[in-house]
Amino acid sequence: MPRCPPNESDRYDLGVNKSQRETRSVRWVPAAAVSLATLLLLAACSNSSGDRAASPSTEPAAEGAVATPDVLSAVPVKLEQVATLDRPVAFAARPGSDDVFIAEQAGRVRRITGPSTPIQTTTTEPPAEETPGGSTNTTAQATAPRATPASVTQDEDEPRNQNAPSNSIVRTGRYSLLNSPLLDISGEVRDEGERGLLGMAFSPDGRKLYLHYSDNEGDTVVARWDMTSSSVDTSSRETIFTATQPFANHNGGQLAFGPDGYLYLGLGDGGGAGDPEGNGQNPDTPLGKVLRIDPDGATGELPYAIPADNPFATGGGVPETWVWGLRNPWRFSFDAETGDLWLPDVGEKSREEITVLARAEGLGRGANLGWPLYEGTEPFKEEGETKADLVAPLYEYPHTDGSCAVVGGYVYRGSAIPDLVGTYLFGDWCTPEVQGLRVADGAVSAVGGLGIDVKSLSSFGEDDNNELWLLSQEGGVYRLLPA
Ligand SMILES: [Ca+2]
Repeated sequence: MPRCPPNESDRYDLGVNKSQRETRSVRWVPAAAVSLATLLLLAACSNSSGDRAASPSTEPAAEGAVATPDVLSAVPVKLEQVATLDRPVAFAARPGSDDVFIAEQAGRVRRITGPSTPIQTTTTEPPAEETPGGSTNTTAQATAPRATPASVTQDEDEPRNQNAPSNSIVRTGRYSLLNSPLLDISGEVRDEGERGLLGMAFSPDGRKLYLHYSDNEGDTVVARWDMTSSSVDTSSRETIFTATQPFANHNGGQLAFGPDGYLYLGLGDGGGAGDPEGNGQNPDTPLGKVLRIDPDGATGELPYAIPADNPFATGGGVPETWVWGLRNPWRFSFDAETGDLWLPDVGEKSREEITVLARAEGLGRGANLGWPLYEGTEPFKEEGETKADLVAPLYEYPHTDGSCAVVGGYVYRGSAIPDLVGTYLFGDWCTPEVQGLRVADGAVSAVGGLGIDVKSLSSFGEDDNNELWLLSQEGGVYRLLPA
């Protein structure tokens, strides 16, 4: 989903010769938002004046400082498969609930009820055979064997623990996939390649559900629905945002509420290969950006407000822009403890990058991450005037091991795996091992595999307890657990 494996159309001809690229001089700066991490990175890729070296190293800036992956592979973790879905690609937790919600690319939102939700299961067997003593006590039921993905589909769609028929039981203590989708908009979603239902988020109060998808024309739509206690009011649908997509690929997809309560959405450069329209460096298009809107406000005809501190709120570019110079921000997240924005960008042909924009220093307001002038810190495309003040990634990695597209995850802030707290988890669409990354004193101190694999990793998820989930586009829905 983040990007198809490399193909002919992705092999972009840079269009400039090597000597042209080497004579460019770009100043990499820490965003107002980027802290010591980037300052240290500058030391690795800049000359003493602070200007980018004319002939930058082709080595990833962070790799030289990275060692000791053993500390990550030693963290005792495992995956537990909770369900099998049809191409799950996005995850959302509803604040205040341990239910989790998963988007299937075709346009369906599936609900997995959490351990605290009593589930009524209708059965043809007498209750006594299911539950010795005929008890419907939820404590007793909590010890029932964990359901397999196949058996959980027996559950009814609306859990109840009142007025239950005599031939039903009530269980808690486990996750249960409900049969029917919470919402099915497959009729208005173009499900093809990198298109489809791509992102999902609940409002911080849990009352609204936001979806980010490709409509039948292939264009981007963000729409929202009101939630009832456990279902969607389908009559409440409201389109929030649209963007015309010139190509089928690089649609971005992420939706996430920031620590400021605003809604952030990622849009790719519009697609093709090598950003043929120059959208990444064009402030007058929403493509190639992370946008930031206030969905509780309104601006004239718009069903949202532009936060006053957006960098182009009063001119200079698309006012929804928060961060620009992006190729395909498929997945980004906010650290649940610090509020920092972890923003990976999927690379074109050789490098994947992860940038951290610290909340304490402005959350990356107006940061230009460089695409398509640079892929990671490697010069990619000469375009117009030399740009100054580009923000370098905290970490980048090459495609040399078969990697092709970074899938951003979360900084682990759960309680089940103490040794993992503070570690950022991420992966790659083309290589299965889940990666961990740690930062110490502002620099990457360790990065490496965690010893668990998810093929065709499409997304991570963070539930309401800050525990992490992983999705495989091949169908698997997994919880990350201590081993
Ligand atoms: Ca970049």
